Amino acid sequence: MKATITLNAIALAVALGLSSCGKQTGTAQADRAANALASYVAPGEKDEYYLFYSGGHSGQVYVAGIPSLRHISTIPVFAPYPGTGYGFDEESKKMLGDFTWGDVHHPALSQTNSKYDGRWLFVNDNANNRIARIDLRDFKTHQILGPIPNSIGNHGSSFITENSEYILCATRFSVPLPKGRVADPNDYEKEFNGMVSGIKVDPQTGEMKVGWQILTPPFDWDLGSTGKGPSSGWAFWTSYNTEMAHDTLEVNSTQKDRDLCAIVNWRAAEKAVAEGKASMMDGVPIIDPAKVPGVLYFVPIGKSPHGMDVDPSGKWVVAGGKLQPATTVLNFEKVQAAINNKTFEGEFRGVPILKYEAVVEGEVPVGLGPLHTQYDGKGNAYTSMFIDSCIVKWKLPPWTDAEKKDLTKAVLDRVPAHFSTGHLVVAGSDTAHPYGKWCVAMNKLSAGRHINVGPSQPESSQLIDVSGDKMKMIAEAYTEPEPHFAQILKVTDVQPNEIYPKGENKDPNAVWEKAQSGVTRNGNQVTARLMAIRSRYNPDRIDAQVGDELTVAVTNVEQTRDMIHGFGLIEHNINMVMDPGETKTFHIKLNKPGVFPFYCTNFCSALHQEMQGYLVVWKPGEGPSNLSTGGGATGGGK
Ligand SMILES: [Cu+2]
Repeated sequence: MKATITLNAIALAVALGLSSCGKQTGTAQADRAANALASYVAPGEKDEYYLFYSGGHSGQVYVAGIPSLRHISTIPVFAPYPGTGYGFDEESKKMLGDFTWGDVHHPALSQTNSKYDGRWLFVNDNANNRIARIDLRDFKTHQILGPIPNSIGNHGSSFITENSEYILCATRFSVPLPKGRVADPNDYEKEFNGMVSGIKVDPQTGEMKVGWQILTPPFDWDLGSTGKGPSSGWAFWTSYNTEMAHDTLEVNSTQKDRDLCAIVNWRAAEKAVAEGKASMMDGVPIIDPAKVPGVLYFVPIGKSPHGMDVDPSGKWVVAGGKLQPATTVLNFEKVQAAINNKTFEGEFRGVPILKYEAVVEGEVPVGLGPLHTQYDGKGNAYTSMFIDSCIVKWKLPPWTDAEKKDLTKAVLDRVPAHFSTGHLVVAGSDTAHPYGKWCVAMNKLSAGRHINVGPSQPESSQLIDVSGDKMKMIAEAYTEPEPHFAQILKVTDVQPNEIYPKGENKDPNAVWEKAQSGVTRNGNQVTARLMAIRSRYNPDRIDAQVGDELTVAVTNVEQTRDMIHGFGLIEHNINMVMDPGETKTFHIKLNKPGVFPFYCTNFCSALHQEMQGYLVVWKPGEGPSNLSTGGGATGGGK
């Protein structure tokens, strides 16, 4: 009865848009100057941290600075981005494959010994079941893995292990497996399955491959995190829809007071696969947890939880139950004891369910709509509250006897957020060594706190100083749709390159001097190797004819930072952008005659406007004599 009342109260609050924290929307006049100084980065000075935030269904990753919250760059990942020529040259087109969008949710920085090592940023694609790797030497996407076999709705991803051994992923959706098999959704419970995937990361190169998978019931897995310290080798996911509903989920998946969350021993999974205990499905070793004990456990958590976040000590795992007014704190030592002593409250499809009372340290009454929890490494937790529209700071265990008796005493502070925070990030929270200091609330609604840009509203991000006893709301900024999570990296913990050194360019079509550049023909294959240098292309004329297969490789021979050249080809949907020392290539079949200018799209010098040339596509039988004879240069250097 009590649960029903609570749920009804929450439903009412959602319907009315009540937000107990959100009533204060202004900043006190006296605080403004201090807050402005705290986030002010003077012209010529630099931010102290990178904020990498997911661009949701834009398919991209955005980089901002902290404390300024200024947007600094966009890293295109799953969608073409003409600004950097991404998705137009052959290499990035091949990475994108047949997809021109993705849904980026949870970025993960690579770690060594549970500390950010500044090498890679991994991001998931919920829509097309992929994972991408961004290299922090050049802040560019270098690999897109997927679609991952046997995985649909790669949402509970990408969670990295403490030495970047694996990216761990769990599915939001369930389907009949392997993919392509068809069954009636009315037979959901029997025919549909979810999956946990271990994506193996090469420790030297960061190259990813699918390692193994664990078959799960068709629950909708949600957010997860990985263990450290005492929970090293483990991973945790919440789920909603333990009801296994397949329609009207809004109602049918919120029936139970507790949903089963997953506790996965990924080292045991790795070992089981090495010992041949997996069977193959679509080329991937699949572990059936009913047949391989010790790999998967369930624990009931209230209610329709979202985040499941391991604290920096690795001892506490906090779940945010969207539809209950409390976070649930699991004690990992108790989890271990319950596993060892078989303190179970039953099983589901052969997987033991840990007894709730045996593993839960407490439920902290943080307020309405707790979603996601972060940590500062000083014993404090910060939970985003979607319904209350605020960030709540509370104290992790160990609690005093008085606090245990009344856990409202563990709630330390709350600060309004505008509005309806989804995720939040505290700097370094998912490592054993948080930086602390800054928290960014990623709010789902901005609701007109900015100049009017029409019906499509941006999201808002708010910077909160968490260094003191009380949180301080410092600044806000508006972000492209749609940040779901972020990572914060100290600027001094990464050393990006400023150019691509000439000596490291292994592209066979790279040209560095006029004598190497030019246009060659072999049958109907025409290859143009161009140099780009302030402020010309060499050659600046390419002759070919209708029916030719044209390859254009452009090398930016500059070795100076920020001396970038583009190559836009009129009416051919081509725009490559070459950073200093980079070679990019495109292939096209020429199917219309004409003279098509190409030009530098990225401003490079006072004579940038003059940086142009012509692709002359002759009709068959016309044009210079060597067009039809094959071999030799057509067009060329001056
Ligand atoms: Cu240029």
